[in-house]
Amino acid sequence: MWRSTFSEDSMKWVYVGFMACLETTIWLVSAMVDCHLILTATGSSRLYSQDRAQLGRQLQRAQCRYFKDLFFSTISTNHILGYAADGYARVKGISAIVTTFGVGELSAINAIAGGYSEYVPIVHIVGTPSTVSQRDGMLLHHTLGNGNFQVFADMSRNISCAMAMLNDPNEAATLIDHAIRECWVQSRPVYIALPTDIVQKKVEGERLKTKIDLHHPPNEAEKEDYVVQVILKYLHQAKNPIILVDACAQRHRVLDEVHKLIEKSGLPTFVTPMGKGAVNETLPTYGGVYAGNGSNEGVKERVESSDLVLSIGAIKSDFNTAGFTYRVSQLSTIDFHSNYIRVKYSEYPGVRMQGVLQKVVARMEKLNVQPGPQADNKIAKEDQELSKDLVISHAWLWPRVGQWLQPNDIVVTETGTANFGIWETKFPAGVTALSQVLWGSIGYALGACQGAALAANETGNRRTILLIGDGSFELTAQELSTMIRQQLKPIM
Ligand SMILES: Cc1ncc(C[n+]2csc(CCOP(=O)(O)OP(=O)(O)O)c2C)c(N)n1
Repeated sequence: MWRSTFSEDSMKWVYVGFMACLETTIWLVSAMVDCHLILTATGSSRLYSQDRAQLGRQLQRAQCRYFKDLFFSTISTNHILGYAADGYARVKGISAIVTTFGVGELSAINAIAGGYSEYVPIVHIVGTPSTVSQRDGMLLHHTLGNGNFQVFADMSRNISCAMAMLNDPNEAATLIDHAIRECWVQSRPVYIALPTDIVQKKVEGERLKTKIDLHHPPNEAEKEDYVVQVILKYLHQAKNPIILVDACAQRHRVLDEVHKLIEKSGLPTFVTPMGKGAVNETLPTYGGVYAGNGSNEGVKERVESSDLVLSIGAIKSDFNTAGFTYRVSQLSTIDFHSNYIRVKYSEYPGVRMQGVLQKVVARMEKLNVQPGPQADNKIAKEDQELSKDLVISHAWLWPRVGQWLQPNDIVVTETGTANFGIWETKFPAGVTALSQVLWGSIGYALGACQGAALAANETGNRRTILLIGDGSFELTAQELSTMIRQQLKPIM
């Protein structure tokens, strides 16, 4: 049996919604090496138990060392599978789901689109009809009845950073490796279509000796040095620079570099709503959330009066900027991105921020540092009085949440009130925050909470906390039953 290797230990679980594609599971369990949890959609329990035994035998035969750790469970719907995979990936780094051709994959498509928009790496494997049925245009269930078997893949094409149509066993292994690599490096979903007749095929195993390379090629040295030099020129000249951290700093995995920059520079540091949780908020230079007119107290003034904003991984969407009320001139901004750097109005395409940040930190001299506001969870006296009166005000609630949170908690907030309220909560160290500020599909947070809680079980004793409105809760409430069965104990 062909087995690909995956060099990150983060990809551990496969969510399976289509048990007719049992072998898909094996491919994926194999492909991801560390995979040890498989979730199925409810209703497939009979198949599930038969397949489970078969899967076990095959894994034993393949001497899969993860067999002993392999767990099975069910999840209620395909779209919650997608949300759960999103939540899991945001905590652990990457995740995968397996769905049924047409009916299953379309249910998951909202969640996958969310992953695309918010840069979440999810491998979406779809069990499709056999290549023969597709070639002959047979009138099969789960089709539109018009012989078009590509239509669902086409729907996923624009929300996937790579497509792997495994119609030919000779190229299947290469396509799988390529898709998984793209998923990781671009930090976005990929789509893998696996026809039933291909599932059984054997492919070359030699490649298993080589791990998939998940690294980006380094920036061109001369170009990178030049950009670093330009950045340092402005940074050393600046009178009151600040650092602003946004979502892509997390998604493109530069938080180590960002923290080194914060600590060495001593600059006041702020996050955007989508960047919440990216930075250690207990650092003395952490000042709070900048979101234009929706900023924490004192933050808008400090950020907007800065003569140089080091903006890292920005996604300047409507909610992330409180309705485009950012008032930071491009003339006083240096943007760091995963595939380009923009210094004021000069753009440097093809230069990735990771290498640039490393060199900026290494070569940076003493900077002009003007202190900024300090974030806290203090509740104003008048708000404390109000809440004694049986009215829980937002001004009281969100700092109070911050007082109650513990280090390393995972905090999931839903579109609606919670996503805005959390701006007023200062986190303890190590908190991971999950939200869908850009995509904003309500019901997401409950599914993501499930995936996050499953991931939390793997990563030590972390609490998972969900803050969600009742309207959103109703969309995915059925998933509570799965969480109870899985003995997950998120706090909601
Ligand atoms: C799938 C989806 N349908 C509709 C919307 C539009 N929408 C945004 S917020 C919201 C209401 C949410 O209600 P609730 O969870 O009670 O919000 P809260 O009280 O927390 O503000 C709706 C319908 C959406 N974002 N996503």
